[in-house]
Amino acid sequence: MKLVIAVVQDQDSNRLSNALTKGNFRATKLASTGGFLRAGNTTFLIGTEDQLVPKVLELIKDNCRSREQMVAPVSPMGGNADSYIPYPVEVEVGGATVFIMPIEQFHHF
Ligand code: 2BA
Repeated sequence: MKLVIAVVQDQDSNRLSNALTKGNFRATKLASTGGFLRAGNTTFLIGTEDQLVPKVLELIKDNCRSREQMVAPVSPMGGNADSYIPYPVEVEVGGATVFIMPIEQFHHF
């Protein structure tokens, strides 16, 4: 069994959620925040059998697209000046950042 962890943009999360449910996959959605943009994104935890991982990846690919996003300057006031970005920059975000982990044990009580 594997745990697929997928960080996706909020705009894609409902579509992916629907596609996973339709495909009979179980998933947990977590509200998360990207460390770089400090903008909200959504992290999916999807537990599935090894042979179904390619199908999960296909659904993620089909339902998450990449977008350009501006990073606005963030005031370092009261924060860490090391991460201060002094001018707006455009970055390409997503479609999805995916990690696949082996699961030692799975219990569902
Ligand atoms: P953020 O950390 O907010 O990053 C948003 C986008 O900013 C990234 O898109 C990337 O294009 C850019 N970016 C991130 N760090 C950068 C840096 N140090 N310099 C220049 N540009 C940078 P994605 O790569 O598609 O990542 C989307 C989100 O996926 C990330 O949001 C983060 O929440 C997650 N993520 C990406 N890589 C990760 C990793 N290795 N571990 C954990 N989470 C990750």
